[in-house]
Amino acid sequence: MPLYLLLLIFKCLLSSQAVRIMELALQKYGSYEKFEQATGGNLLTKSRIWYHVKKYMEKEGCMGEGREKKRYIVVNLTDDLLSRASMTVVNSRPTLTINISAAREQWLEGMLRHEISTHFFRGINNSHQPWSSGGGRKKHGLRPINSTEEGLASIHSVLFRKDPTLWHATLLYYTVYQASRMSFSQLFHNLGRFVHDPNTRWDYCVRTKQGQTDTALPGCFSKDQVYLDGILKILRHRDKIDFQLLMALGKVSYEDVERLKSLALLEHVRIPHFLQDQARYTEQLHKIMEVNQLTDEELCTLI
Ligand SMILES: *[C@@H]1O[C@H](CO)[C@@H](O)[C@H](O)[C@H]1NC(C)=O
Ligand SMILES: *[C@@H]1O[C@H](CO)[C@@H](O)[C@H](O)[C@H]1NC(C)=O
Ligand SMILES: *[C@@H]1O[C@H](CO)[C@@H](O)[C@H](O)[C@H]1NC(C)=O
Ligand SMILES: CC(=O)N[C@H]1CO[C@H](CO)[C@@H](O)[C@@H]1O
Repeated sequence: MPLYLLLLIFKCLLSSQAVRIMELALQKYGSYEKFEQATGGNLLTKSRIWYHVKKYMEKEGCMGEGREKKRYIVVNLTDDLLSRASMTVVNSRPTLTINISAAREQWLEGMLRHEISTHFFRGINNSHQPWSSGGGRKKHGLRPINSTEEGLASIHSVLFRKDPTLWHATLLYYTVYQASRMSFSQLFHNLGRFVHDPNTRWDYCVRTKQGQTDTALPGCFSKDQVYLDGILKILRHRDKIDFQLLMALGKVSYEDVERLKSLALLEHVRIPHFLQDQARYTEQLHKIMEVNQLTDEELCTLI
């Protein structure tokens, strides 16, 4: 069978997996909005967000030491960001941008685990590794990292949640899948199956239709499928992955860890606080599998 057909079948299977996960949540909560309220809690005020971010950075040792008490991560609270949060480098300073309208009581810490403890720490741990440059990556034959990077970060978003339903990643996957076959307005109506609020639906449509010259035609921005793809790959191989090493090695794919570990510099690497207790971490991964009704047998056939 040609590769593109295999790929199509794979995407179709994953898409029905995504639908199943969201329907499960709909059965439990009734609608996305109720799920969000019940599991995310209330929106936080700006000053509460500041307070939690500061506390979190202290816990992760990001507050700067010695005479340099200055925080070295710049924090930008805005309501002008298409996604929930992002970690970028602005004027050579790491900058955490948080969308105020996405910062909920029960979800904020997950957002910080995602942005600071995963993206940022993997970035700094990468900076002195032999593969820190483009040339180094090539020389050592590193695999693409997007799906590991976003999969791991997405897992860390829902870790320790009372209900770690993989709503965001599955809805993104589903939206991209449908966007590849539908126009903007068809997509907007189609998403009504899972999300009532027209503003939220609009945001998902804009996100997956960005960069399309004619949004009335089928077509999409497919980068957003890496979240679910990465989550499922990591869960599938969770018993074999050394998660501390996966963090320590920097921007590498889980498939490269064993091969690269003997070449890595492991001094002064940053490991997130929640990864120190590996038994507890493993338990949480298991809980994510359970709540989303994922089984090892199924993941093995899927991936
Ligand atoms: C981020 O903020 C914008 C503008 O306020 C809002 O429309 C959008 O819903 C937010 N995005 C997310 C993912 O919450
Ligand atoms: C904060 O982020 C928003 C959205 O990306 C951007 O428009 C704004 O300029 C940023 N503000 C600062 C002070 O960096
Ligand atoms: C991987 O992520 C980078 C940075 O976000 C992006 O430029 C690139 O297009 C992504 N690659 C794929 C295959 O999605
Ligand atoms: C191996 C490696 O890159 N280690 C770096 C991780 O980040 C810290 C900064 O927090 C550097 O000091 C280490 O050199």
